[in-house]
Amino acid sequence: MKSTTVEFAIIGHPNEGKSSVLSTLAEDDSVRVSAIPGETVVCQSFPVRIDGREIIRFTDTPGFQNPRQALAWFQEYEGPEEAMLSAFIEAHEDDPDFHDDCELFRPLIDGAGVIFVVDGSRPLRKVDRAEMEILRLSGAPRMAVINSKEDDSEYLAKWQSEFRKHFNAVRVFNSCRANYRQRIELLESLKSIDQELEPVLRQVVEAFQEDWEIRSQRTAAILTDCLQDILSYRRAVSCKPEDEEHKRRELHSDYTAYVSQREREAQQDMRGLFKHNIFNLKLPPQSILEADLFSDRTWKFLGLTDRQVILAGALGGAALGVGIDAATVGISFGIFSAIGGLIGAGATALKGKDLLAGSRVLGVKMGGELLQVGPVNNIQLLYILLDRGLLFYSHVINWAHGRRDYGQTSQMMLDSGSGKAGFTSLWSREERAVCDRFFRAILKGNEGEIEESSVDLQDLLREQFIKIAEDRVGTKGQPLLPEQSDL
Ligand SMILES: Nc1nc2c(ncn2[C@@H]2O[C@H](COP(=O)(O)OP(=O)(O)O)[C@@H](O)[C@H]2O)c(=O)[nH]1
Ligand SMILES: [Mg+2]
Repeated sequence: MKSTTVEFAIIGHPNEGKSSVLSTLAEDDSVRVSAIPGETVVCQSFPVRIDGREIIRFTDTPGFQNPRQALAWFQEYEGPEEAMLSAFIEAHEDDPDFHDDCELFRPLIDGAGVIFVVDGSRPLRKVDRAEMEILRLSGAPRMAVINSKEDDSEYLAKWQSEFRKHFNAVRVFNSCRANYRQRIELLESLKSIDQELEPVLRQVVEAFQEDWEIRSQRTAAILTDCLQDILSYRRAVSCKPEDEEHKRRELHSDYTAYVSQREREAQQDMRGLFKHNIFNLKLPPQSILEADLFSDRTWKFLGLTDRQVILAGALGGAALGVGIDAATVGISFGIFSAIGGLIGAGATALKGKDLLAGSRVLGVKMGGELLQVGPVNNIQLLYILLDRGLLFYSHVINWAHGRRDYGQTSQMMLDSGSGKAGFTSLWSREERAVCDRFFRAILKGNEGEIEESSVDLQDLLREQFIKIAEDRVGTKGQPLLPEQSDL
């Protein structure tokens, strides 16, 4: 390698998914991926920077233009081996029939390694053999990547056996589905294609892993801050008795607007952290995340199980709201403060309908003229926000940067069976205790306890992130991303 940064040129036939593979590998959604073959006519480099330092560079190249004629030329070439590519360019520079071929050889002259991309869902053709043979003759360290555009493995074995003849390593890598782990694995296997590359690639992989760890820490902080803001929200307005109903509704809608906005902000921050800057990570319409946070559906789907409600109820004061029927959450869910003890221990025994009717219970008056909302006394809100945060995390990290279609979904669906399906529904008693402490600290407004318990919550979240990234956690009996397993 002549340059100090390790460089890989992504090479292949037009429209096989080169740009898409590059985009996913480099986590760069600014890479142009296009259904129209032959759009890329010049090489373009995409550096991967961590803390401002360029650690690896991927170069997008046009597809081969006339590989069979080019191969014929190489086979007749009799000059020194190391000058072969330059000689080809010199001989064909002004020939429009070989424009793209000349262009894609340039990075190789500068010492770039090769990642050769094919669409493994189609059969092998003669022209592919010509391309592979050219790359073999070039002597560049090279890996073949099978990027199957369709879920079709009919030709996979054929590709693999052919590739073994021409490449130092072969990998299956789906540019639209590859997740963090698969990206790291691909980089790891690049090490094996050339001994000289090994030390520098080891550093690259380490830098990626460290960076990932930092992102996890930041994501945990983003989520915890968001939870803290939402749970400690508190507003009071003065109001005349005749305005109470109106004011109560106004406070309620201000509150829900605030929560939704705050949650969106956190999601936005997470997206930025995982470098999804350009394309909208569009959630599938069936995703539970598309449902309104305060909707009955959300609460039925992500809220606590009956057993957990009972357990939480046993915690006493802080968990007062848990007994409220999910059906009424849109209107009540415990945001109207319990100050003054009006709700009291008996409230959990009230059925939703009674709570609604008794708006005196929902809006608490202080000093005769004050209506107050918050802090939330219903711990379910914490779990629902946590589950939505974790779902969003899972969505963000599993959304390959090279993916441009929104057809396939890899997200928890609203109608995926019955019962509770959030990540937190599988948490242990100890894990729930962390949440309870955090929740109660906020309800009490005790700064020291909030600080301490939020550190614990962040640790807990980081463990969850690892499990999600490693695909070790799904929800109730079904893996979260079923299609990942068939890679
Ligand atoms: N379904 C599917 N489509 C893909 C995949 N990889 C690429 N594509 C699509 O195939 C087309 C060509 O991809 P692109 O990366 O621009 O190919 P390039 O010409 O080799 O750079 C685009 O429409 C991509 O969205 C894949 O793994 N699955
Ligand atoms: Mg391209």
